[in-house]
Parts: sequence; C-alpha cells; structure tokens
Amino acid sequence: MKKKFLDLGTHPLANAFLSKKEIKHPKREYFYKLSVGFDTKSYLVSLMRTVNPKKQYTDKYAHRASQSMTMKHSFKNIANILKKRFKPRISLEIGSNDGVFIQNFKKKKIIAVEPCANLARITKKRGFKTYAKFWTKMLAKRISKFCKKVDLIFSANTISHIPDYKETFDAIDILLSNNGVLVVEDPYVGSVLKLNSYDQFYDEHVYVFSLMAISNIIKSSGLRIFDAEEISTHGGSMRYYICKEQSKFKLTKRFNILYKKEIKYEIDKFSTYNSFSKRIKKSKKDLVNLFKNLKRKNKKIISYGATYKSTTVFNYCNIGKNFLDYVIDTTPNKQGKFTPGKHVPIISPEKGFNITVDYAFLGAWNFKKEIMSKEKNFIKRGGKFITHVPKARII
Ligand code: DWN
Repeated sequence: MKKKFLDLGTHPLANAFLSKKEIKHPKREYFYKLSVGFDTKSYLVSLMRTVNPKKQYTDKYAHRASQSMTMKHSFKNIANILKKRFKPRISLEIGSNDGVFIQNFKKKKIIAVEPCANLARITKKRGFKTYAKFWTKMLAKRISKFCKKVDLIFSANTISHIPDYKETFDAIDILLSNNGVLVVEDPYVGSVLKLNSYDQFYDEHVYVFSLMAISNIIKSSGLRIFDAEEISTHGGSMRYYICKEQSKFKLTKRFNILYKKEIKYEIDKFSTYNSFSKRIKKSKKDLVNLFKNLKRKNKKIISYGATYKSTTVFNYCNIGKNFLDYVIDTTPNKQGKFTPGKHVPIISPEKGFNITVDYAFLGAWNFKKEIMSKEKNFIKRGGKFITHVPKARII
C-alpha cells in the first residue's frame, strides 16, 4: 500500500524553462501536485501521481549530460570498467542524452535509445545507431531483429524516470543475453535521506530507488541484483548490477554490505520517511530565513546552475525574483530563458557571474567540488555560496 509522506505543493515541470514569448502567457504554464509516497510492500519511494512522459521528453529537452566535467569523467570511467569486466559483444544505452556515455564505445559496438528527438539527432549525427523512441517491449523486439541479444545494457538517470517499470524490465529481459548484465545508476534514496535532498523529487524522478525496492520490483521480470556500489554523482547515486534469474553471476560481498546498511537505516520502514518529511519542513523555513536576512542587508543573490532540482527548491520555498536577481548556467539552450514557475531570468556565467554578486545559491550542489574549484576567485574576493543540503547554510 502506498502511503504519502511528503507534500511539496504545486509545481511546474522541472524542465519547462520558458522563452521570452512564453513568459507573456503565464496562464498557459502547466502545474501539478508534487507529493511523494512509500509502498509498504515493495519499499518503493515514488511520486503519488505522475505526468505524461510525452509532456516531459520532447524535442526541446533541456538537460545536456556533457555540461559537467564530473559526469564526463564518471561515464568514461564506468564505460571502461564495464568493457573490461563484462567484455560485451554489443551494448545498448537506455537514455543516451547527448552521447556522453556511448562516446566511450566503438560505434559498431553500441546502440543508443533516446526519446528526445533533439538529443537523438546529436548522437545520430555523430554516427551512433540511435532509436529516438521510448524504451518499451515493442522497441526491444524491434532491436532484437537487428542484433538478436545484447550483453550489456547501461542506463543512468533514466529508469527512475519511467512510470511503467514492469514494461521497462520486461523489455530488458527480452533483449538481454542469458549471461548479459544490466547496469542502472540513479539517485539513491539513502543519500536523499542523509542529505535531506528533497529536490531530487520532481516530475521526471518518478522513483527514487533503494536496493530493497529494486530487488522487489524486478523479480516479476525474471531479473535479480547481484552487485551494487554507491557513487557520488548527482548528489549520491547507487549503481545496480542486474542479471537474469538463471544467470551465472553470484551475489557480491559489497552487495551484502550495502543491503545490511539499508536494514540498519530502516529503509523499509514508513517512520523513516515521516521523520525525513519533518526535516524538510524545517529546511524550507531555514532557507527562506537565510535569504530574508541577506536581503535585509541588501545583498545580491543569484543561483548557480539552472537545475531541475532547483525548480523544486524554488517552487516549494517560494524563492524567485523576491530573492534572486538571476540564475547563471553554462547550457546555451537554457540561457535567455526563464526558470519554471518562478520565471527568474537565466543568463550565461560570462554575463552574470561578476563582482556585483555577493551570494550564489548552489542550484547545482551535486557539482559543489567542481564548482568551488572553478570559482576560487569568487571565494577569494569574499563571495559566498549558499546550500540547502544537508542543512540551509552559507558555505
Ligand atoms: O536526472 C536528471 C539529471 C541527470 O539531469 C534529469 N532528470 C534532469 C537533470 O537534472 P538537473 O538539471 O538537476 O541536473 P544537473 O546535471 O545537476 O544540472 C546541472 C546544471 O548546472 C546544468 O544545466 C549545467 C549547469 N552547470 C553550470 O552552469 N556550471 C553545471 C556545472 C558543473 C557548472 O559549473
């Protein structure tokens, strides 16, 4: 039974950055109720209601995974590890975005699946076989006509975005070879609980997985987890190594250690999520008070990184032009647009990150290390960063 534990109010689509034209018709902006629940049987954490993927994954999709060095290095590293460990004859990526993972494979050795046409065009142009489709059993059957089976399926920050997980994993079972491996990485519920990072919840993040929950939901597709590792990307993620029920792979030691950790932290108890919800209410109050105090001192505050995550923070805490002068972001197709719901202008760092800025909220807090090392001059001249994870504070 799914029990609601967090109500974040009414939100726009996290990816719905508005153009100058769209901003003139604010009434046309789509809003939905964002609340999160816990399933007492499967232990799955998920949105209480989902948005139609056709509204979200269009040919205007804004996120470019290659906009961060951290992710480029992370995907290069895991690609080499997987090629070495599993020696796949042929691989496939579900949710290939702008090709930041598949670019580490020979073109003939990997197939890309990416429903957002603007992104699929990028990898097609680079010579990769790309299906601009949603991942379904029908697509898996179509691809199996082209290459029979695949030995490695990789999917980062995608499977958690697909409402029908039964369809997703059944489709994987169709295409994966008997001793093939599915590697999934997604934001980890253990990290969300530890960091109070409620901004991992938005329309695209239908699920925030745990080892326990994934193990439960893949069973009916004839799949099982045999290995797992916690990774630091995207604010704390988990990488799941999954195979067919009858496959040769044995449970690894690190899987058992991580599974025991989930039992210790009561990932399977509703009360864990109730206490999280109380911490989030306090986090909101503390962040708004921090902004109010800085504005009382006439400080100039911007946000660093027009992230989908910060769409949740700003619309939950009612942070907009009342506190922020603008948002800076390196992604060209976000510059000149306005943030979803709060309509704060987004400009390039070249234009906006200058000596007039006193404080920068870390919208892209998951890249804190990369950002702090990049912005040494800002810090040296007395500029300060603000974050909300794990607590609202000035860094
Ligand atoms: O799951 C998802 C993750 C992978 O990407 C998608 N549903 C949507 C998206 O979420 P996000 O926008 O919260 O992801 P990021 O990768 O945290 O976004 C970082 C943003 O910050 C990008 O727009 C690029 C920008 N950025 C910047 O302006 N300066 C990033 C860095 C590192 C920088 O130095």
